[in-house]
Amino acid sequence: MQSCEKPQIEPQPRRAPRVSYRAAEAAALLAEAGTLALFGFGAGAPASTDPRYLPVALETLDASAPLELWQVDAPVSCGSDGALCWSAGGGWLFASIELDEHQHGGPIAAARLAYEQLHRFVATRDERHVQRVWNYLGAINQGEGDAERYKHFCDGRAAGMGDFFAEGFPAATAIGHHGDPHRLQVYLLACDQGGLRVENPRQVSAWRYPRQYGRTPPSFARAMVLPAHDALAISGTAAVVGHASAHQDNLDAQLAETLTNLEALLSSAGMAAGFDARSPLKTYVRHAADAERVREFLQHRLPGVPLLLLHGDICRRELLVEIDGWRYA
Ligand code: 3EB
Repeated sequence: MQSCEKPQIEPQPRRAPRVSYRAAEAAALLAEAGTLALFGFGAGAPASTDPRYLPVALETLDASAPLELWQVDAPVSCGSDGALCWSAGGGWLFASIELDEHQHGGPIAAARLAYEQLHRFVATRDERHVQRVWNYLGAINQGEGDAERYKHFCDGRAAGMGDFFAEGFPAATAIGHHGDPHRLQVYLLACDQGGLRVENPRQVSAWRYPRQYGRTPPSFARAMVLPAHDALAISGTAAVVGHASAHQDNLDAQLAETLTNLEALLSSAGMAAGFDARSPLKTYVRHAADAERVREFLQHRLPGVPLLLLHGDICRRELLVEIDGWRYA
């Protein structure tokens, strides 16, 4: 008897969105083919009601104040649902939510609600594999010990996510902005195919951090290989070795350690070493006065790499700088 095997239908590979920093008018970038998301930074960011556009509360430390653009190879549709905005195309989904903590019972309740609402929305979509999340909250280091606002954010995030990340945590960033301290912004990139989570062998996985870093360990993977294996989405990466912060009060040493961690992630993901002109990196700098030194250091060590410098507080007080970004294969 002949076996009658079903012809195997290969799922279409989902080419990674292309991320770039662009000095152009927001309207022109939104009108380009395949624009999935666009980000402005700080008080001077352009205004637009397009659901694909998110004005991020972090101030830019670059004189040129560029916009960040995500593009896919397909037509994009978009919409909004209360505080949640979304866009989708080519198997990719961008979703963002902005909440005022005052209107939602404080930082824990607001983080919980943000994650509940994102979860509820993503669950209605084919693009339910969350690859990458960004969290921007105000006054992140205010409060002592378990009462620090970052710790409250971690509590609320864990309470709100439920089984959102049952297949594993996405890559993430959590940074403090200097805008309205009660403004919480969370946005994500999801796909209809799953990625591969990557950890850093030099670091304890964040969800295994010991109790001294808070009741609720941070829930993120160090990086995510996107579904077509054509890009690595890199989480917020700082001078953390093991679980400890390294090089207190030493900016250059923290930068060097951060670059070592970034290289460790590339190696862990099985990618060639180094960053290039297609692989944008975003650098969060705690003290605006350090921006020039940070730029000089990174331009020297990462020549040709597109850099965006933002004024942001890292979730541990002793950390002066953190870098996240993309590496295309
Ligand atoms: C660290 O390595 C730095 O809470 O989502 C980096 C990336 C950090 C994401 C998060 C926190 C988060 O632990 C802090």
